[in-house]
Amino acid sequence: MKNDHPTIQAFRALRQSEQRAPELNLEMLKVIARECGADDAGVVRLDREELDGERPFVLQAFPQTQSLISIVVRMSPEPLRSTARSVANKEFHAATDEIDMVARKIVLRLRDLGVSALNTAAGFPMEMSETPGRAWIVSHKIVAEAAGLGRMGIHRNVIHPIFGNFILLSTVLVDAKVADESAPIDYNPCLECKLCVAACPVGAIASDGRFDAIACLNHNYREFFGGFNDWVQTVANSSSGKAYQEKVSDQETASMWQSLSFGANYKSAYCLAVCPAGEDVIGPFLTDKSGFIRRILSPLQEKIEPVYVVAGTDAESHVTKRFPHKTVRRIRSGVMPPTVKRLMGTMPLVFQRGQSKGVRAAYHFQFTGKETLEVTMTIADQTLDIQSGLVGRADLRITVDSTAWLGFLAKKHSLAWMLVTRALRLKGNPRLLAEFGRCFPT
Ligand code: B12
Ligand code: SF4
Repeated sequence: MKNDHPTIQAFRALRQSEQRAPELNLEMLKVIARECGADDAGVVRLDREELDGERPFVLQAFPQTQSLISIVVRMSPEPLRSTARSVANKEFHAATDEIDMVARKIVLRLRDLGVSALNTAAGFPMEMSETPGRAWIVSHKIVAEAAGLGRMGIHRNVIHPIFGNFILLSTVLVDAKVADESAPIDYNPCLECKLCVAACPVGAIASDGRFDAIACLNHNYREFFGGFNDWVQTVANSSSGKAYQEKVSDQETASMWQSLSFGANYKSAYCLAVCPAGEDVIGPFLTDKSGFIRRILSPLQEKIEPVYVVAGTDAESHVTKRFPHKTVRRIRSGVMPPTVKRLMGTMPLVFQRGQSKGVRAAYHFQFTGKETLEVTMTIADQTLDIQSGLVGRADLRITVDSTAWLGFLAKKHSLAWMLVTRALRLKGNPRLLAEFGRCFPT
């Protein structure tokens, strides 16, 4: 390496004249974020208690992180509330592109100040190798709450005190200390009106605040990674064009083409659409509640559309009962873990509370073969408890080859085949296995 190389000389000259990076503070970072296009911003230090769960993932992505800038970009309520999904999706995509650009600009501005920073994606791309688990780098909702930009409502979206839930979020990871930071807001803008509960076609939002993320994923994200996987398999498993057309309508194929060409389209997001919370948004709801329901909620409820559900799920029961005019489309679950270890992480998410009514049993699972694992699962009072190891007395003991079990869940082979080949052995009442299956439809 020659010391008189132009790049090395330029670096040395710059270093001599370089000023130290300025000490950052909250106000300064908020101004930068606003100048870069954010509608609101807040700042938190990485050591904040609320970020305990996020810290390892943040540090993995950017080990130098000391502070986080949480940013908000507004969306317009009217397009999101339209029954025309093309209109709503255009708004989602435009706002996503915008906030990604804002985050990118903030990083470049900080770099000019001598501070290194990293922008994370608002949504996609994510780390697909991690699916169906945590594929995202940082949970923007957690950071936004800590940074005082709002609180999660019953529907699990962050509601900004002014803009309501008509916002997207992103986070910039910063390699610098900040002199001061934001504090969370001291009330929840959610009014607990439960319009989101009434709007969701798959019943993903329960009025007690429980959220069925997988029901949402299966329907709303039909044309994203999980649904796309299912669609590809439908194509591959169809023996002819006619056989494919019997399973997928021309309109659904056209919709998939549209998603692949112009960005994946959400099927509903009705929870965001109907939410009246936020100072800028609340007026029409407070002045004429029934008119608001008639204009905003009812058209979405009445819309005739396909609703994607896994057979035998609580979501299927919900759409059939509450929205009989909508067309139930049965699909394979978008959640297919590649390992038994990851499967255990998704079990609480796919557990069907409604379908588990009346089930009361303790199951000992002994996975053998490629992956060995011992787990106790107890289903009682419509709840699931998972413990590692074989704990207490089992009503049913299941000894199963790990690869065979994953193959069974992916519908590659049947339970009968596993029993005949001794890949699966049961000790206890086999009826309990059927009851177990009812709680985890795939
Ligand atoms: C994973 C994810 C989803 C999942 C899970 C949603 C959820 N509530 O977490 C699914 C696919 C269902 C989803 C749907 C939607 N999402 Co989303 N999503 C994310 C993502 C990548 C991470 C969310 C997160 O932090 N979850 C963890 C904790 C904080 O959330 P939680 O509600 O407390 O936990 C529940 C779930 O996460 C679930 N869970 C736990 N582990 C796992 C693992 C997987 C794989 C899944 C699917 C779920 C899951 O269990 C918890 C209890 O039910 C963020 C982007 C990001 N990088 O932050 C966007 C984000 C949360 N989504 C957003 C939006 C807009 C939506 C949709 C409206 C999409 C749309 N346009 O139609 C719907 C709304 C659904 C809803 N009511 O929540 C916005 C929310 C903006 C806001 N105002 O808060 C975000 C912040 C994207 C952004 N850049 O703005 N999303
Ligand atoms: S629609 Fe109502 S209950 Fe749902 S999040 Fe908004 S304010 Fe809360």
